[in-house]
Amino acid sequence: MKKTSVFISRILRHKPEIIGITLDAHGWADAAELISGINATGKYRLDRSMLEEIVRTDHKQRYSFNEDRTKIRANQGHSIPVDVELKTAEPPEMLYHGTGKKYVASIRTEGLKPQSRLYVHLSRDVETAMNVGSRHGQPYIFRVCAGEMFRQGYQFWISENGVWLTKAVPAEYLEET
Ligand code: HQG
Repeated sequence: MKKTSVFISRILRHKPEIIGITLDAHGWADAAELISGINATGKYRLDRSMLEEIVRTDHKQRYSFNEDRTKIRANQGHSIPVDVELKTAEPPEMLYHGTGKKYVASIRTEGLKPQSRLYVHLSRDVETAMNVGSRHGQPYIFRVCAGEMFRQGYQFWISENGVWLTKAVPAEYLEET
């Protein structure tokens, strides 16, 4: 189930074409097409109740169904340009960004960039940032002066699953931890 879930996130955020499906402008995939496309790979098995369970139990709440549950999308994390109708919001004064030590020097000069994704992802607490950073080897955490950025006119969004997003963070808004 875990592997299937990781595969679903790859499909819904980055590469729907590998199972021959498309996302609409708002990032929705047809749930029945997703299920049959995934089964057709021969590598993963998925049925409706497994998909329901994955969506319900995902510990980061990565996915949502639409109202009549015929469509599914990832709540954030996309590299393909879809509009998942994120809500703009005023961020807390301080947010955190966990990264790998190997990126620190570059981030100090360039600030945070979205790289392959549509947004820079920020965490509301140090623990979450530490988990995100650990995905890139030795973790390192930057504090992001989000309140100050917001007052200067930078926009922030919060995803359905509580991840803070912004387009980029200039280096002057970063603090070392
Ligand atoms: C780094 C996971 C050099 C950035 C997580 C990060 C998150 C720079 C890496 C979500 C840089 C991109 C996103 C610069 C940024 N120079 N490196 N100027 N600016 N970087 O995976 O934030 O489990 O695209 O620090 O929990 O690690 O998939 O982004 O290390 O919420 O649901 O470039 O993915 O969620 O890496 O993770 P990523 P991320 P899921």
